[in-house]
Amino acid sequence: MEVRRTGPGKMKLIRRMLRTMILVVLGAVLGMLLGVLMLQIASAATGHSAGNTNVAIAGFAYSPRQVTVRVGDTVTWTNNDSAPHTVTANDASFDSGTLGQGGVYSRTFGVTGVFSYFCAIHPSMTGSVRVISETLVYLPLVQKAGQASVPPGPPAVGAGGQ
Ligand SMILES: [Cu+2]
Repeated sequence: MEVRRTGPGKMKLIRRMLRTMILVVLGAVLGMLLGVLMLQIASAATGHSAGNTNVAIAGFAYSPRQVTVRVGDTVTWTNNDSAPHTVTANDASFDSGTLGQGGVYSRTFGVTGVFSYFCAIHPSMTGSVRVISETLVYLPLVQKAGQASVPPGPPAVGAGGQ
């Protein structure tokens, strides 16, 4: 009456369980490796941890006049003119003071936004720093690397109950 597993049957069951466990562990390891790889691809593509962007002040102009950086990045201005200049935020949130020839001013941007600035000595000189969030850059890259996103479109024929 009682179903008894014989020796070989038990061994088969154990072997099957072991195989399943190995597959599960392998799957988890592969998943983790893929995740790490995708993060590395993303950071390699952006080339980004905390970075520094240089803006030259030359010929009574900021060059480049507009820069885009990520939160946590530092922008460094160097005055290459013999004339003095400043880097002064329109909203007064930062101000280099007077930079003589060779003078350097750095500022780290901790929040997103567009920060316009000008030279307090020559107000026609203007520039801006656009600070964007890290995730905005990362997400599309990770999706591209993993082919995870499915573009929206009409439902596949026969897939729904229509
Ligand atoms: Cu100036």
